[in-house]
Amino acid sequence: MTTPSLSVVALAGGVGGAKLAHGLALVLPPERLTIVVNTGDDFEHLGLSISPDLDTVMYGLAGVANPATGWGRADEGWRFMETVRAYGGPDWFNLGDRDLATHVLRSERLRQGASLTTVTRELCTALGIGPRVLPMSDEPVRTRVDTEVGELAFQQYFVAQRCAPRATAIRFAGAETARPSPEVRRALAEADLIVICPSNPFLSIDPILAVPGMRAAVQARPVVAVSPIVGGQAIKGPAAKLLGELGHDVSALSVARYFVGLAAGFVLDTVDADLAPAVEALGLRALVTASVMRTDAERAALATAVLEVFGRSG
Ligand code: FO1
Repeated sequence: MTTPSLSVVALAGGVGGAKLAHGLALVLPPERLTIVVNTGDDFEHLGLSISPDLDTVMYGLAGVANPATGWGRADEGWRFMETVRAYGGPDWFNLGDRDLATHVLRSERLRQGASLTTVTRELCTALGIGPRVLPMSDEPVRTRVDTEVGELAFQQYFVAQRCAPRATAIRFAGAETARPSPEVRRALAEADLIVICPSNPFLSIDPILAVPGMRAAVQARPVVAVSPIVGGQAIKGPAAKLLGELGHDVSALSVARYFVGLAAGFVLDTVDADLAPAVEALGLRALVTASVMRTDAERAALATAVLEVFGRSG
C-alpha cells in the first residue's frame, strides 16, 4: 500500500519520539517529512553546546543510534570519558568518542554565529538524512524541574539524579523570548498532518508547545498524538512517574485528556484497547494498534497505521 504523499510534521523529543520519527521517515518521501525537535534538554557542558534530542532524532534517522540506550551513537568508543575520569573531570554525562565529534563541531559552528537550525541542517546533510530536522526554536529554551530537593536543570534531574526526586512543577526558562523559526512556521502551515510522537508530554512535547505561537500553529492543522504510555507504563523514561507526581492518573487515557483541544486523534496500544471508548468520549478519534517499536519494521508499521487512518482526514 503506497502511503499517500502527505506533508507530515512530527513533534518529537527523547528516544520514543525519535523512533516514530524514524518510522515516518521509512514510509514517507523525505521531502514530505519534517521533524520539529525539543531543545529544552539542551545544555552547556565541558564548554560544549549539547542538544541531546536533536542528536537522538538525527542518529535514529541516520541509522547510527546506539540500540541499547537509544541516545548517543552505535559502535562507540569511550577513551574520551576514560581520560576525563582519569583527570577527575565530570563523568556524570557520558559522551562517546563518536558522539563527541557532533558536540565539538556543533559548538564551533554556533560560536561562528550559525543558527542551531543551520547547524542541524549541515549535520543532517553530512549524515545523509533526507527529512528536515528542525530545532523548535533557534533561541535557547531550558527545561527546569521543580522537585522536593529544589529546582533542577533538566540534565541534572534526568541523568545526574536519574529522575528520582519527586517533581512538583516543570518550567521552560527562556520560552517567553523564544520564537518558532521561519522554517518551523512554514512546515506547520503546510502540514496535512501533525504527529505528536510518543514522547514524554511534559518533558518533550510541552517545551515545543511553550514556544510562543507554536500551540496555535499546531492547533490550526490536523493533529494526532501517539500515547507514550502503554499499559500504565512508559516504554522508557519518567513519563509514567511524572504523570503521577503531577496529579494525573497513570494511564494512556490521562495523556489523551492532556491533548484534548490540540489533537483530533489519539493512538493507543492494543493492550489499552479497553480505553478506546473513553478516549472517543473525550472527542478524540481513537486508533488501537501495536505501538511498541522494537524494530525498524515495527516503527514503519506504526507510522503506516497512523498515516492510513489520520492522513486521509488531512
Ligand atoms: N542519558 C543518560 O541517562 N545518561 C547519560 O550519560 C546520557 C548521555 C547522553 C549523551 C548525549 C546525548 O545526546 C544524550 C545523552 N543522554 C544520557 C540522554 C539525554 O539525557 C536526553 O536528554 C534524554 O534522552 C531525554 O531526552
